[in-house]
Amino acid sequence: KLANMVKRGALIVLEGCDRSGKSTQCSNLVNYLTAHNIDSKLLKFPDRTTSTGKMINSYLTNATELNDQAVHLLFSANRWEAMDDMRSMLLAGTTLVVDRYVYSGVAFTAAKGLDMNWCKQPDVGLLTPDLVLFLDLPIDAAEQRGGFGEERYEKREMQIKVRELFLQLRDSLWQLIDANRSMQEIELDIRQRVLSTVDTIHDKPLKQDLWT
Ligand code: 2DT
Ligand code: MG
Repeated sequence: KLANMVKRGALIVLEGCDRSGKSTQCSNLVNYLTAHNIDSKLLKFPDRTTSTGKMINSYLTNATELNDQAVHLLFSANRWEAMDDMRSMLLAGTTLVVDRYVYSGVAFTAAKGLDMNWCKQPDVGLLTPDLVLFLDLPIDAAEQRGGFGEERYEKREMQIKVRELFLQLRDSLWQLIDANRSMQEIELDIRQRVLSTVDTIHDKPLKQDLWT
C-alpha cells in the first residue's frame, strides 16, 4: 500500500519555564533538520493567530480578565483546533517541533491552585508526543538572563510553582535537558536526542491517547 511507504514524522515537544531558551532551540532545531533533508515544521502553543489564540493573547497581556477554568479550556481548544492538520502532516512524513504543549497547559493552571487531574481532562485524546524535551533551568538562573517579561505569568513565584508542577508531570516520554549550559552545548544535546527519535519512531504508530 502506498500509504505505508511514507515514513511518518516525529512529534517532538519542547517544554520549560520562561527564559529556558525553548524558542531559540526550537527554531535552531528546525533549521538544522531542514538543512539535513529532514522534513520538519515549527509549531507553537498557544498559537496566538487563531480566534482562540487572540482571546488567550489578550488575557496574557492583561488586556482582559478571564476565569481560570475558562482560559484553561481556551488553551486546550487552541491545541484541539490544530490536531487534524498536525496528524496529516505527521502521517505525510513531516516531523513537528512543538514549542509548549499540554504540559504547559497543566503546569500553569495547576500553579494557580486548580486540581491537576481536572487540568488534564480537556487534553485527553490529543496526539501523544514521541519525545518531550524539558529544558530545565533553576529560577535564579532564569532571572539572571535579563529578568522575566511583562506578561501575566512572568513572575518569580509563579515560575517556581510551574517548575515544580512540570517536574511532577514527568513520564516515560520525557528527557531532561540541563539548560544551564551554553546555547551550543544545549543545541548539540537536543539534536542527538531528536535524531535518534526520528530514526526509531517510523514503525511505531502515531497515538492519540494522551493522559490515558
Ligand atoms: P509563550 O510565552 O510561550 O507564548 O506562552 N500557557 C501555555 C498556559 O498557561 N497554558 C497552555 O496550555 C500553554 C500552551 C505559558 C505564553 C504563556 O502561556 C502559558 C506561558
Ligand atoms: Mg512568554
